[in-house]
Amino acid sequence: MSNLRFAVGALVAAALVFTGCVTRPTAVNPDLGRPLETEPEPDAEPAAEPAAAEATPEEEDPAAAEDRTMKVAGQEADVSYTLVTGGDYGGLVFVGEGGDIDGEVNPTLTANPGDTVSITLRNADGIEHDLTIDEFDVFVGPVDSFDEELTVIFTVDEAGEYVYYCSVPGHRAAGMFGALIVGEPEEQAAVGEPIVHHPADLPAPLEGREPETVTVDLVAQEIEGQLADGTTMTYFTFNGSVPGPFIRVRDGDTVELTLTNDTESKFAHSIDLHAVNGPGGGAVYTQTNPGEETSFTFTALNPGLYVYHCATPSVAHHIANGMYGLILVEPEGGLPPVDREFYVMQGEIYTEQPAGTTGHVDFSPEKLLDERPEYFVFNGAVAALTQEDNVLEAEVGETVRLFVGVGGPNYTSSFHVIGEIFDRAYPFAALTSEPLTDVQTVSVPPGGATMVEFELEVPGRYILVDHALSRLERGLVGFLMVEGDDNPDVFHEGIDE
Ligand SMILES: [Cu+2]
Repeated sequence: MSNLRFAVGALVAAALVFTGCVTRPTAVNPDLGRPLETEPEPDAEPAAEPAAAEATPEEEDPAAAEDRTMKVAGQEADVSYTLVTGGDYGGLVFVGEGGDIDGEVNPTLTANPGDTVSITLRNADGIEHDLTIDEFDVFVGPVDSFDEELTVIFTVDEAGEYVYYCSVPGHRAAGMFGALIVGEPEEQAAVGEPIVHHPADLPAPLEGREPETVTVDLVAQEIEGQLADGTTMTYFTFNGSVPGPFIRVRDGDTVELTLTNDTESKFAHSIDLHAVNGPGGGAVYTQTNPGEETSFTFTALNPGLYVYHCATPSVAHHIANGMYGLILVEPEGGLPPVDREFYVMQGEIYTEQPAGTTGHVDFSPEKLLDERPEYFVFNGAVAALTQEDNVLEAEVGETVRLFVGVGGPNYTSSFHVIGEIFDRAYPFAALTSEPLTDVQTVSVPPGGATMVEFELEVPGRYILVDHALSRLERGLVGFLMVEGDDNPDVFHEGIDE
Protein backbone atom coordinates (compact mmCIF):
# COMPACT_ATOMS: atom_id res chain seq x y z
CA MET A 1 0.00 0.00 0.00
CA SER A 2 3.01 2.25 0.04
CA ASN A 3 2.12 3.41 -3.42
CA LEU A 4 -1.14 4.84 -2.27
CA ARG A 5 0.48 6.32 0.79
CA PHE A 6 2.97 7.99 -1.46
CA ALA A 7 0.35 9.46 -3.66
CA VAL A 8 -1.79 10.75 -0.90
CA GLY A 9 1.20 11.98 1.03
CA ALA A 10 1.98 14.08 -1.96
CA LEU A 11 -1.33 15.73 -1.62
CA VAL A 12 -1.15 16.12 2.13
CA ALA A 13 -4.89 16.16 2.30
CA ALA A 14 -6.68 14.03 4.81
CA ALA A 15 -3.65 11.97 5.63
CA LEU A 16 -5.05 10.77 8.91
CA VAL A 17 -8.23 9.43 7.47
CA PHE A 18 -6.28 7.78 4.75
CA THR A 19 -3.97 6.05 7.16
CA GLY A 20 -6.87 4.70 9.07
CA CYS A 21 -8.71 3.72 6.02
CA VAL A 22 -6.42 1.66 3.95
CA THR A 23 -3.30 0.63 5.72
CA ARG A 24 -4.56 -1.79 8.26
CA PRO A 25 -4.65 -5.50 7.63
CA THR A 26 -7.58 -7.69 8.34
CA ALA A 27 -7.74 -11.37 8.98
CA VAL A 28 -10.80 -13.49 9.16
CA ASN A 29 -10.02 -16.19 11.65
CA PRO A 30 -13.18 -17.19 13.42
CA ASP A 31 -13.29 -19.03 16.69
CA LEU A 32 -9.68 -18.66 17.56
CA GLY A 33 -10.03 -17.03 20.89
CA ARG A 34 -12.19 -17.13 23.93
CA PRO A 35 -13.20 -14.27 26.11
CA LEU A 36 -12.14 -14.28 29.70
CA GLU A 37 -15.07 -14.76 32.07
CA THR A 38 -16.58 -11.56 30.83
CA GLU A 39 -19.81 -11.82 28.91
CA PRO A 40 -19.64 -9.16 26.26
CA GLU A 41 -23.22 -9.64 25.06
CA PRO A 42 -23.00 -7.98 21.71
CA ASP A 43 -26.76 -7.98 21.47
CA ALA A 44 -27.29 -6.22 24.76
CA GLU A 45 -28.77 -2.76 24.62
CA PRO A 46 -25.71 -0.78 25.49
CA ALA A 47 -27.41 2.30 26.80
CA ALA A 48 -29.64 0.45 29.23
CA GLU A 49 -26.98 -0.29 31.81
CA PRO A 50 -23.88 1.46 32.98
CA ALA A 51 -21.40 0.65 30.33
CA ALA A 52 -18.87 -0.59 32.86
CA ALA A 53 -20.98 -3.68 33.33
CA GLU A 54 -20.20 -4.74 29.83
CA ALA A 55 -16.57 -4.19 30.08
CA THR A 56 -15.61 -5.89 33.29
CA PRO A 57 -15.53 -9.61 33.68
CA GLU A 58 -17.57 -9.95 36.84
CA GLU A 59 -20.54 -7.74 36.81
CA GLU A 60 -21.46 -8.62 40.41
CA ASP A 61 -18.19 -7.39 41.79
CA PRO A 62 -18.25 -3.63 42.30
CA ALA A 63 -14.58 -3.59 43.18
CA ALA A 64 -13.74 -5.12 39.86
CA ALA A 65 -16.05 -2.73 38.12
CA GLU A 66 -14.33 0.25 39.63
CA ASP A 67 -10.87 -0.96 38.92
CA ARG A 68 -10.47 -0.06 35.34
CA THR A 69 -6.75 -0.08 35.26
CA MET A 70 -4.80 -3.24 34.85
CA LYS A 71 -6.54 -5.61 37.13
CA VAL A 72 -9.88 -7.12 36.51
CA ALA A 73 -11.21 -9.85 38.74
CA GLY A 74 -7.86 -10.15 40.42
CA GLN A 75 -6.12 -10.87 37.18
CA GLU A 76 -3.37 -8.74 35.79
CA ALA A 77 -3.10 -8.33 32.07
CA ASP A 78 0.05 -9.43 30.32
CA VAL A 79 -0.22 -6.53 27.91
CA SER A 80 -2.30 -3.42 28.19
CA TYR A 81 -3.16 -0.65 25.80
CA THR A 82 -5.06 2.59 25.99
CA LEU A 83 -6.84 3.94 22.94
CA VAL A 84 -8.54 7.31 22.81
CA THR A 85 -11.09 8.32 20.25
CA GLY A 86 -10.45 11.11 17.78
CA GLY A 87 -9.64 13.99 20.05
CA ASP A 88 -7.03 16.43 18.90
CA TYR A 89 -6.35 14.23 15.92
CA GLY A 90 -9.82 14.79 14.61
CA GLY A 91 -11.70 12.37 12.48
CA LEU A 92 -12.89 8.89 13.28
CA VAL A 93 -9.80 7.10 14.50
CA PHE A 94 -8.35 5.44 17.54
CA VAL A 95 -5.20 7.05 18.87
CA GLY A 96 -2.74 5.17 21.07
CA GLU A 97 -1.88 6.60 24.47
CA GLY A 98 1.27 5.68 26.39
CA GLY A 99 3.95 3.12 25.65
CA ASP A 100 5.06 2.26 22.16
CA ILE A 101 1.79 3.30 20.59
CA ASP A 102 1.68 6.79 22.05
CA GLY A 103 0.25 9.19 19.50
CA GLU A 104 -0.15 6.55 16.80
CA VAL A 105 -3.30 6.59 14.78
CA ASN A 106 -5.04 3.21 14.73
CA PRO A 107 -1.93 1.59 16.22
CA THR A 108 -1.17 -2.05 15.66
CA LEU A 109 -1.55 -3.86 18.98
CA THR A 110 0.51 -6.95 19.63
CA ALA A 111 0.35 -9.85 22.07
CA ASN A 112 1.55 -13.43 22.37
CA PRO A 113 -0.72 -16.45 22.24
CA GLY A 114 -2.11 -17.12 25.72
CA ASP A 115 -1.70 -13.53 26.90
CA THR A 116 -4.38 -11.65 28.69
CA VAL A 117 -4.85 -8.33 26.94
CA SER A 118 -6.26 -5.22 28.52
CA ILE A 119 -7.66 -2.49 26.33
CA THR A 120 -8.85 0.74 27.84
CA LEU A 121 -11.02 2.88 25.62
CA ARG A 122 -11.34 6.55 26.46
CA ASN A 123 -13.62 9.03 24.80
CA ALA A 124 -11.88 12.20 23.69
CA ASP A 125 -14.41 13.60 21.28
CA GLY A 126 -17.79 13.30 22.99
CA ILE A 127 -19.17 11.10 20.20
CA GLU A 128 -20.42 7.59 20.92
CA HIS A 129 -17.84 4.89 20.22
CA ASP A 130 -16.98 1.36 21.17
CA LEU A 131 -14.23 -1.12 20.48
CA THR A 132 -15.11 -4.50 19.04
CA ILE A 133 -13.03 -7.54 18.14
CA ASP A 134 -15.25 -10.16 16.64
CA GLU A 135 -13.02 -13.20 16.97
CA PHE A 136 -12.58 -12.75 20.72
CA ASP A 137 -16.15 -11.61 21.39
CA VAL A 138 -14.74 -8.37 22.70
CA PHE A 139 -17.08 -5.43 23.01
CA VAL A 140 -16.18 -2.47 25.17
CA GLY A 141 -18.46 0.50 25.18
CA PRO A 142 -20.28 2.54 24.44
CA VAL A 143 -18.29 5.49 25.65
CA ASP A 144 -20.31 8.48 24.62
CA SER A 145 -19.30 11.35 26.84
CA PHE A 146 -16.05 13.20 26.99
CA ASP A 147 -13.40 11.41 29.11
CA GLU A 148 -15.59 8.38 29.74
CA GLU A 149 -13.35 5.36 30.00
CA LEU A 150 -13.90 1.60 29.99
CA THR A 151 -11.56 -1.35 30.10
CA VAL A 152 -11.89 -4.87 28.84
CA ILE A 153 -9.60 -7.80 29.54
CA PHE A 154 -9.61 -10.90 27.41
CA THR A 155 -7.38 -13.80 26.53
CA VAL A 156 -5.95 -14.33 23.07
CA ASP A 157 -5.52 -18.00 22.36
CA GLU A 158 -4.25 -18.32 18.89
CA ALA A 159 -1.78 -16.54 16.69
CA GLY A 160 -3.22 -14.47 13.90
CA GLU A 161 -4.15 -11.01 12.75
CA TYR A 162 -7.40 -9.59 13.97
CA VAL A 163 -9.21 -6.32 13.54
CA TYR A 164 -10.39 -4.04 16.30
CA TYR A 165 -12.94 -1.51 15.23
CA CYS A 166 -15.77 0.76 16.31
CA SER A 167 -19.12 -0.87 15.64
CA VAL A 168 -21.11 2.37 15.68
CA PRO A 169 -22.62 2.49 12.19
CA GLY A 170 -20.30 4.13 9.72
CA HIS A 171 -17.35 4.52 12.07
CA ARG A 172 -15.37 1.54 10.82
CA ALA A 173 -15.88 2.60 7.24
CA ALA A 174 -14.74 6.09 8.17
CA GLY A 175 -11.47 4.79 9.55
CA MET A 176 -11.98 3.51 13.10
CA PHE A 177 -10.14 0.24 12.84
CA GLY A 178 -6.73 -1.24 13.38
CA ALA A 179 -4.96 -4.54 13.82
CA LEU A 180 -4.36 -6.79 16.77
CA ILE A 181 -1.54 -9.17 15.95
CA VAL A 182 -1.16 -12.22 18.14
CA GLY A 183 2.17 -13.97 17.85
CA GLU A 184 4.53 -13.51 14.95
CA PRO A 185 2.73 -11.60 12.23
CA GLU A 186 2.07 -13.86 9.32
CA GLU A 187 3.70 -12.92 6.08
CA GLN A 188 0.55 -12.30 4.17
CA ALA A 189 1.82 -10.21 1.33
CA ALA A 190 0.57 -11.69 -1.87
CA VAL A 191 2.07 -11.31 -5.32
CA GLY A 192 -0.10 -11.49 -8.38
CA GLU A 193 0.15 -10.79 -12.09
CA PRO A 194 0.51 -7.16 -13.12
CA ILE A 195 -2.81 -6.24 -14.75
CA VAL A 196 -2.41 -2.47 -15.14
CA HIS A 197 -2.82 -1.36 -18.73
CA HIS A 198 -0.07 1.17 -19.42
CA PRO A 199 -1.73 4.50 -20.20
CA ALA A 200 0.53 5.10 -23.20
CA ASP A 201 -0.16 1.67 -24.68
CA LEU A 202 -2.58 2.39 -27.48
CA PRO A 203 -2.48 2.17 -31.28
CA ALA A 204 -1.21 5.11 -33.29
CA PRO A 205 -3.67 7.42 -35.08
CA LEU A 206 -5.04 6.04 -38.37
CA GLU A 207 -4.06 9.22 -40.23
CA GLY A 208 -7.14 9.48 -42.32
CA ARG A 209 -6.88 6.10 -44.05
CA GLU A 210 -9.76 4.71 -46.08
CA PRO A 211 -12.28 2.29 -44.48
CA GLU A 212 -11.12 -1.29 -44.39
CA THR A 213 -11.73 -4.60 -42.71
CA VAL A 214 -10.16 -4.83 -39.28
CA THR A 215 -9.59 -7.97 -37.23
CA VAL A 216 -9.91 -7.78 -33.46
CA ASP A 217 -8.95 -10.76 -31.30
CA LEU A 218 -9.82 -10.70 -27.65
CA VAL A 219 -9.18 -13.30 -24.99
CA ALA A 220 -11.17 -13.43 -21.76
CA GLN A 221 -8.75 -14.32 -18.99
CA GLU A 222 -9.34 -14.71 -15.27
CA ILE A 223 -6.16 -13.72 -13.49
CA GLU A 224 -4.90 -13.53 -9.93
CA GLY A 225 -3.73 -9.95 -10.31
CA GLN A 226 -2.03 -7.36 -8.15
CA LEU A 227 -4.59 -4.98 -6.68
CA ALA A 228 -2.21 -3.19 -4.30
CA ASP A 229 1.08 -3.83 -2.54
CA GLY A 230 0.68 -7.24 -0.93
CA THR A 231 -2.90 -7.61 -2.11
CA THR A 232 -4.29 -9.71 -4.95
CA MET A 233 -7.72 -10.48 -6.31
CA THR A 234 -9.18 -12.49 -9.13
CA TYR A 235 -9.59 -10.18 -12.09
CA PHE A 236 -11.67 -10.82 -15.15
CA THR A 237 -9.85 -9.26 -18.08
CA PHE A 238 -9.76 -8.81 -21.82
CA ASN A 239 -6.23 -9.82 -22.87
CA GLY A 240 -4.85 -9.81 -19.36
CA SER A 241 -5.07 -6.11 -18.57
CA VAL A 242 -7.45 -3.56 -17.10
CA PRO A 243 -8.73 -1.88 -19.09
CA GLY A 244 -8.56 -4.25 -22.05
CA PRO A 245 -6.84 -3.28 -25.30
CA PHE A 246 -7.59 0.10 -26.83
CA ILE A 247 -9.34 -0.74 -30.10
CA ARG A 248 -8.88 1.84 -32.84
CA VAL A 249 -10.92 1.75 -36.04
CA ARG A 250 -12.48 4.35 -38.29
CA ASP A 251 -15.93 5.29 -39.41
CA GLY A 252 -16.96 2.83 -42.09
CA ASP A 253 -14.58 0.05 -41.07
CA THR A 254 -15.82 -3.53 -41.02
CA VAL A 255 -14.75 -5.10 -37.76
CA GLU A 256 -14.37 -8.86 -37.47
CA LEU A 257 -14.22 -9.62 -33.79
CA THR A 258 -13.31 -12.95 -32.23
CA LEU A 259 -13.64 -13.60 -28.52
CA THR A 260 -11.85 -16.59 -27.03
CA ASN A 261 -12.52 -17.62 -23.47
CA ASP A 262 -9.42 -19.04 -21.83
CA THR A 263 -9.56 -22.75 -20.97
CA GLU A 264 -8.66 -21.89 -17.36
CA SER A 265 -11.71 -19.64 -16.95
CA LYS A 266 -14.41 -20.54 -14.48
CA PHE A 267 -17.02 -18.20 -15.97
CA ALA A 268 -18.54 -17.60 -19.38
CA HIS A 269 -17.71 -14.19 -20.85
CA SER A 270 -18.85 -12.02 -23.74
CA ILE A 271 -18.53 -8.53 -25.18
CA ASP A 272 -20.86 -5.60 -25.70
CA LEU A 273 -19.25 -2.74 -27.63
CA HIS A 274 -21.13 0.52 -27.46
CA ALA A 275 -19.80 1.29 -30.94
CA VAL A 276 -22.01 -1.44 -32.43
CA ASN A 277 -25.44 -1.04 -34.01
CA GLY A 278 -27.08 -4.37 -33.21
CA PRO A 279 -28.60 -6.28 -30.28
CA GLY A 280 -26.45 -6.52 -27.20
CA GLY A 281 -23.68 -4.64 -28.96
CA GLY A 282 -22.41 -8.08 -29.91
CA ALA A 283 -23.26 -9.82 -26.64
CA VAL A 284 -25.96 -11.89 -28.34
CA TYR A 285 -23.31 -13.57 -30.49
CA THR A 286 -20.48 -13.80 -28.01
CA GLN A 287 -21.62 -15.61 -24.87
CA THR A 288 -18.55 -17.81 -24.68
CA ASN A 289 -17.90 -20.74 -22.38
CA PRO A 290 -14.42 -21.52 -21.07
CA GLY A 291 -12.22 -22.95 -23.80
CA GLU A 292 -14.59 -21.82 -26.57
CA GLU A 293 -14.53 -19.11 -29.21
CA THR A 294 -17.21 -16.92 -30.77
CA SER A 295 -17.16 -14.18 -33.37
CA PHE A 296 -19.27 -11.56 -35.09
CA THR A 297 -18.88 -8.76 -37.62
CA PHE A 298 -20.07 -5.20 -37.46
CA THR A 299 -19.68 -2.04 -39.44
CA ALA A 300 -18.65 1.03 -37.46
CA LEU A 301 -21.26 3.63 -38.38
CA ASN A 302 -20.88 6.27 -35.68
CA PRO A 303 -17.58 8.02 -34.98
CA GLY A 304 -16.86 8.40 -31.29
CA LEU A 305 -15.12 6.96 -28.26
CA TYR A 306 -17.04 4.04 -26.82
CA VAL A 307 -16.88 1.72 -23.85
CA TYR A 308 -16.87 -2.01 -24.37
CA HIS A 309 -17.44 -4.50 -21.57
CA CYS A 310 -18.34 -8.05 -20.77
CA ALA A 311 -22.09 -8.59 -20.80
CA THR A 312 -22.45 -11.95 -19.13
CA PRO A 313 -24.64 -12.04 -16.03
CA SER A 314 -24.04 -10.81 -13.47
CA VAL A 315 -22.77 -8.08 -15.78
CA ALA A 316 -21.94 -5.74 -12.92
CA HIS A 317 -19.77 -8.45 -11.38
CA HIS A 318 -17.81 -9.01 -14.59
CA ILE A 319 -17.32 -5.28 -15.08
CA ALA A 320 -16.29 -4.67 -11.48
CA ASN A 321 -13.69 -7.40 -11.83
CA GLY A 322 -12.11 -5.57 -14.75
CA MET A 323 -13.81 -6.51 -18.03
CA TYR A 324 -14.01 -3.17 -19.82
CA GLY A 325 -12.12 -1.09 -22.33
CA LEU A 326 -12.48 1.62 -24.98
CA ILE A 327 -12.95 1.47 -28.73
CA LEU A 328 -12.28 4.62 -30.73
CA VAL A 329 -14.07 5.04 -34.01
CA GLU A 330 -12.17 7.84 -35.71
CA PRO A 331 -14.19 10.21 -37.86
CA GLU A 332 -13.35 10.47 -41.53
CA GLY A 333 -10.05 12.33 -41.79
CA GLY A 334 -9.03 11.31 -38.28
CA LEU A 335 -8.59 13.37 -35.16
CA PRO A 336 -6.48 16.53 -35.08
CA PRO A 337 -2.85 15.63 -34.41
CA VAL A 338 -1.47 15.89 -30.86
CA ASP A 339 1.90 15.05 -29.35
CA ARG A 340 0.76 12.45 -26.85
CA GLU A 341 -2.28 10.28 -26.35
CA PHE A 342 -3.16 8.40 -23.19
CA TYR A 343 -5.74 5.78 -22.22
CA VAL A 344 -7.27 5.90 -18.75
CA MET A 345 -10.30 4.13 -17.35
CA GLN A 346 -11.93 4.34 -13.96
CA GLY A 347 -13.54 1.47 -12.10
CA GLU A 348 -14.70 0.32 -8.69
CA ILE A 349 -13.65 -2.80 -6.84
CA TYR A 350 -15.86 -4.57 -4.34
CA THR A 351 -14.08 -6.82 -1.86
CA GLU A 352 -15.23 -8.66 1.24
CA GLN A 353 -12.18 -7.44 3.14
CA PRO A 354 -11.76 -3.76 3.88
CA ALA A 355 -9.42 -1.67 1.76
CA GLY A 356 -5.85 -2.17 2.91
CA THR A 357 -6.15 -5.86 3.67
CA THR A 358 -3.16 -7.82 2.46
CA GLY A 359 -3.24 -11.28 0.94
CA HIS A 360 -5.86 -12.48 -1.51
CA VAL A 361 -9.13 -10.60 -1.20
CA ASP A 362 -12.52 -11.91 -2.26
CA PHE A 363 -15.21 -10.35 -4.41
CA SER A 364 -18.25 -9.18 -2.42
CA PRO A 365 -21.60 -9.53 -4.22
CA GLU A 366 -23.32 -7.77 -1.31
CA LYS A 367 -21.14 -4.68 -1.53
CA LEU A 368 -21.59 -4.65 -5.30
CA LEU A 369 -25.37 -4.61 -4.96
CA ASP A 370 -25.14 -1.98 -2.25
CA GLU A 371 -22.74 0.02 -4.45
CA ARG A 372 -20.20 0.20 -1.63
CA PRO A 373 -16.81 -0.28 -3.25
CA GLU A 374 -13.72 -0.75 -1.13
CA TYR A 375 -11.51 0.65 -3.88
CA PHE A 376 -11.69 3.07 -6.77
CA VAL A 377 -9.00 2.62 -9.41
CA PHE A 378 -7.58 4.00 -12.62
CA ASN A 379 -6.42 1.21 -14.92
CA GLY A 380 -7.29 -1.58 -12.56
CA ALA A 381 -5.17 -1.23 -9.44
CA VAL A 382 -4.68 0.97 -6.43
CA ALA A 383 -2.78 4.13 -7.36
CA ALA A 384 -1.59 2.26 -10.44
CA LEU A 385 -0.83 5.37 -12.47
CA THR A 386 1.37 6.84 -9.75
CA GLN A 387 3.85 3.98 -10.06
CA GLU A 388 7.03 4.78 -11.86
CA ASP A 389 6.38 2.25 -14.61
CA ASN A 390 2.88 3.50 -15.27
CA VAL A 391 2.87 7.29 -14.93
CA LEU A 392 1.86 9.45 -17.86
CA GLU A 393 4.85 11.34 -19.23
CA ALA A 394 5.06 14.43 -21.43
CA GLU A 395 7.09 17.55 -22.01
CA VAL A 396 6.46 21.25 -21.73
CA GLY A 397 5.07 22.63 -24.97
CA GLU A 398 3.39 19.38 -25.95
CA THR A 399 -0.29 18.82 -26.53
CA VAL A 400 -1.82 15.94 -24.67
CA ARG A 401 -5.01 14.04 -25.40
CA LEU A 402 -6.64 11.82 -22.80
CA PHE A 403 -9.13 9.14 -23.72
CA VAL A 404 -11.01 8.67 -20.47
CA GLY A 405 -13.67 6.07 -19.88
CA VAL A 406 -15.59 4.76 -16.91
CA GLY A 407 -16.08 1.02 -16.68
CA GLY A 408 -17.72 1.52 -13.34
CA PRO A 409 -19.98 -0.35 -12.98
CA ASN A 410 -21.73 2.26 -10.85
CA TYR A 411 -19.98 5.56 -10.17
CA THR A 412 -19.87 8.63 -12.36
CA SER A 413 -16.44 10.22 -12.50
CA SER A 414 -15.87 13.93 -12.06
CA PHE A 415 -12.66 13.67 -14.02
CA HIS A 416 -10.13 16.39 -13.31
CA VAL A 417 -6.42 16.97 -13.72
CA ILE A 418 -5.04 18.94 -10.80
CA GLY A 419 -3.02 21.84 -12.18
CA GLU A 420 -4.37 21.83 -15.73
CA ILE A 421 -7.35 23.07 -17.67
CA PHE A 422 -8.83 21.14 -20.55
CA ASP A 423 -8.38 23.40 -23.56
CA ARG A 424 -10.91 21.22 -25.34
CA ALA A 425 -13.33 18.71 -23.86
CA TYR A 426 -15.70 16.47 -25.76
CA PRO A 427 -18.54 15.75 -23.33
CA PHE A 428 -19.80 12.17 -23.54
CA ALA A 429 -17.05 11.65 -26.11
CA ALA A 430 -19.29 13.14 -28.79
CA LEU A 431 -16.37 13.57 -31.18
CA THR A 432 -18.45 14.88 -34.06
CA SER A 433 -19.78 17.75 -31.96
CA GLU A 434 -17.83 20.91 -31.33
CA PRO A 435 -15.80 20.58 -28.14
CA LEU A 436 -16.30 22.69 -25.08
CA THR A 437 -13.32 24.91 -24.38
CA ASP A 438 -11.57 25.78 -21.12
CA VAL A 439 -13.11 23.17 -18.88
CA GLN A 440 -11.96 22.24 -15.35
CA THR A 441 -13.84 19.00 -14.67
CA VAL A 442 -15.81 16.66 -16.89
CA SER A 443 -18.54 14.29 -15.82
CA VAL A 444 -18.08 10.78 -17.20
CA PRO A 445 -20.89 8.33 -16.54
CA PRO A 446 -20.46 4.58 -16.16
CA GLY A 447 -20.46 3.11 -19.64
CA GLY A 448 -19.40 6.49 -20.98
CA ALA A 449 -16.27 8.30 -22.01
CA THR A 450 -14.78 11.66 -22.72
CA MET A 451 -11.89 13.00 -24.74
CA VAL A 452 -9.94 15.98 -23.41
CA GLU A 453 -6.96 17.86 -24.82
CA PHE A 454 -4.62 20.39 -23.29
CA GLU A 455 -1.27 21.99 -23.85
CA LEU A 456 1.40 21.79 -21.16
CA GLU A 457 2.99 25.11 -20.26
CA VAL A 458 4.72 24.37 -16.95
CA PRO A 459 6.85 21.40 -15.83
CA GLY A 460 5.98 19.34 -12.78
CA ARG A 461 3.58 16.76 -11.54
CA TYR A 462 -0.08 16.91 -12.47
CA ILE A 463 -2.53 14.65 -10.71
CA LEU A 464 -5.37 12.78 -12.34
CA VAL A 465 -8.34 12.42 -10.02
CA ASP A 466 -12.04 12.03 -9.79
CA HIS A 467 -12.86 15.27 -7.99
CA ALA A 468 -15.14 13.28 -5.72
CA LEU A 469 -11.93 13.17 -3.74
CA SER A 470 -12.84 10.63 -1.11
CA ARG A 471 -12.13 8.16 -3.86
CA LEU A 472 -8.51 9.27 -4.01
CA GLU A 473 -8.11 7.78 -0.57
CA ARG A 474 -9.40 4.50 -1.89
CA GLY A 475 -6.82 4.31 -4.64
CA LEU A 476 -8.06 6.57 -7.43
CA VAL A 477 -5.11 8.71 -8.47
CA GLY A 478 -2.63 9.03 -11.30
CA PHE A 479 0.33 11.23 -12.16
CA LEU A 480 1.17 13.11 -15.34
CA MET A 481 4.87 14.00 -15.08
CA VAL A 482 5.88 16.90 -17.26
CA GLU A 483 9.51 17.73 -17.95
CA GLY A 484 10.93 20.88 -19.41
CA ASP A 485 12.08 24.38 -18.62
CA ASP A 486 10.35 26.48 -16.04
CA ASN A 487 7.93 28.98 -17.42
CA PRO A 488 7.88 31.85 -14.93
CA ASP A 489 5.70 33.96 -17.19
CA VAL A 490 2.94 31.49 -16.50
CA PHE A 491 3.76 30.21 -13.01
CA HIS A 492 6.29 31.13 -10.35
CA GLU A 493 6.59 31.47 -6.63
CA GLY A 494 6.28 34.84 -4.94
CA ILE A 495 5.43 38.25 -6.33
CA ASP A 496 7.76 40.28 -8.49
CA GLU A 497 8.94 43.63 -7.18
CU1 LIG B 1 -17.18 -11.71 -18.24
